[in-house]
Amino acid sequence: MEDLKELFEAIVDGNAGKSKALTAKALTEGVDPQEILNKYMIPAMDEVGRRFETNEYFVPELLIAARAMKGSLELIKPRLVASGAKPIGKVAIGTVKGDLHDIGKNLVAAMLEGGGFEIIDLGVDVTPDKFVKAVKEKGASIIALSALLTTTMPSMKTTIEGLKEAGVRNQVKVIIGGAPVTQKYADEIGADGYSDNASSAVALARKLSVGDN
Ligand code: B12
Repeated sequence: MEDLKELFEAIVDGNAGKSKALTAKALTEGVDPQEILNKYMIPAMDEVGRRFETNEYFVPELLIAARAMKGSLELIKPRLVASGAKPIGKVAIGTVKGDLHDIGKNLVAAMLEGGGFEIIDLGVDVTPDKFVKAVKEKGASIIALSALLTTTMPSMKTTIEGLKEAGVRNQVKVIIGGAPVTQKYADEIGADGYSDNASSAVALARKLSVGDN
């Protein structure tokens, strides 16, 4: 496990080469990908956030740490994704308008895919009309919204309003998440569910899909 502490440090330091090599090694040695993710990779991003808050890190450091995180995530992702089974439902996922954070969104997408959902990844800075299109044209049954900024949380509300205006709100379940988001906020804006992490997002999506198929 000594190596995995080094993985934490490699991500915090933004050393993408090292974090990727350590992740690959851990996977080869049979360490559980969930453990790598939950015990080392996500805490590393939390540490990066803490340093940003205390002005030890600035945006360039955030970016290089995020790049290291993404490199490791690419290796973990295939292990989270199950194969073969018929999709339980179709999830259109995106980070809402104005927001460029996608690490959490990508994790949730990977876990949902691993949990048996088909994923339509709309990316970042996604306008409400793109979510509407995903429902109308691609038959999404769940809309998953991610926001990491308090200033972009209102885009979640706007997206739900957009779905209502387009007359498709009752065809989909809306789930939301991201560091500043809360259950209270989900209730306020009329979302169908909220979860604070990628694993419970799968349970939530499953629960909401029961009876829909
Ligand atoms: C990396 C990072 C960046 C990177 C993003 C790179 C990328 N490709 O994502 C860059 C450098 C681009 C960036 C930019 C900015 N950032 Co930034 N960033 C972060 C940082 C350090 C980590 C975020 C992260 O990836 N966390 C790890 C992931 C795994 O966690 P997560 O996203 O929360 O996701 C989990 C859950 O929330 C949940 N979840 C997430 N989405 C969803 C969706 C659904 C449907 C569900 C169910 C669950 C769910 O599951 C996930 C997995 O468990 C955070 C600090 C922090 N600790 O959050 C700041 C932070 C979010 N950033 C912040 C700020 C201020 C900014 C900037 C405004 C900085 C600037 N002055 O330019 C810009 C904004 C750019 C924009 N328009 O979006 C602030 C936000 C403050 C606030 N309250 O609004 C934070 C909190 C830092 C801080 N402490 O001040 N940032």
